[in-house]
Amino acid sequence: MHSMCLLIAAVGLGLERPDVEFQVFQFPADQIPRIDGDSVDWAIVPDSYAIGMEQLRETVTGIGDKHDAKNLDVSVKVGWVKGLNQLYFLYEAQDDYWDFARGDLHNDIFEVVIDGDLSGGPLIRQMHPNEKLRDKLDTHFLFHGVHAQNYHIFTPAEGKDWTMVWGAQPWIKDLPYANAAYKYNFKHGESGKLVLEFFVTPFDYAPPDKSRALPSKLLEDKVIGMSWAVLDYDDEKAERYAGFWNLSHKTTMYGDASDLVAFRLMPIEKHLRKPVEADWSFQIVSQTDRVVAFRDRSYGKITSWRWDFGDDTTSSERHPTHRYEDPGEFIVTLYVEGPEGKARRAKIWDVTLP
Ligand SMILES: [Ca+2]
Ligand SMILES: [Ca+2]
Ligand SMILES: [Ca+2]
Repeated sequence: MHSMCLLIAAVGLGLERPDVEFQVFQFPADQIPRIDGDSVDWAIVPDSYAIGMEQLRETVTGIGDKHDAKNLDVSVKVGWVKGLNQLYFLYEAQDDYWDFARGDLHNDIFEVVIDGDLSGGPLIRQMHPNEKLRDKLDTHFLFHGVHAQNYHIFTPAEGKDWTMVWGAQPWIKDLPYANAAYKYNFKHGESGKLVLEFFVTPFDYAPPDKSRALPSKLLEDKVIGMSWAVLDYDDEKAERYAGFWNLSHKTTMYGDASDLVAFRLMPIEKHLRKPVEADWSFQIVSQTDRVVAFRDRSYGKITSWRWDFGDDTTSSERHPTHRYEDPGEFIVTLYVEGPEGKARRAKIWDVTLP
């Protein structure tokens, strides 16, 4: 199966399905998907990132695990962009009966639970570790969804918001934190294909008061906890959905972040990069002594580095520390070279010393 890597590393994380790890595709900064319901900007995502029906299990209704593509067929791709704390989703689904006429929770649903910092543990008030606090609305405001978030996304949403955020932070479903767009041309009760494109912002802490919220910092190669379930309603009059197809294979993934599965935030695929890209960062070690530490952050196989510090001095160290004799605004340039090419990166006046 290409849609997952078998990695021992995931075992220690305390997540469900410890033998699998799914991948979050890194979009290059100049190819961020546009949330318009058009999947064209996902064409660069390799099929190995797609997570299909074969990964889902029905764990509630007892209809069994036999997949029937006519009844329900879904494929999900997840992406991220380095420097943006957002997760992008492309949800493509085929259903024999799209159920979305009602104005309540009875609706075909794509339910997504995200734990951006692997805090783990219960996230809904009904599962609060202290049983005495479970049925209290105070618990809702203090606890429900604050350290990991649950979205009930309506597929499609007509006459209602695109999602119900199950918790005390409904503000996370709006811009700048989230947005969604759909494409479909079926009516309620019909079959057909739905394309849903959206992004959300995972939060380490998301209380009712957004000024106190802390988005999760998404970092390359880090693992986050995530799972989803497709709640397939196929009968307007039935009280319950016909299937609860979930990725974690454990129903309680909806309320316990320890029942999510591992997703790794992948680097940019090699074929989307140049063989050699120059980049660097710096830190002022001492402003009074004008000492600056430079750090090479270039990409590719590199065998030589040359720094021009902008004060008529140079260095061939990879991570040099340099002392400037005089104050000034400097143009610092790093030249890198390797068997597959060369590149340079200048920063103009970023290094300014008094
Ligand atoms: Ca798009
Ligand atoms: Ca169905
Ligand atoms: Ca349905």
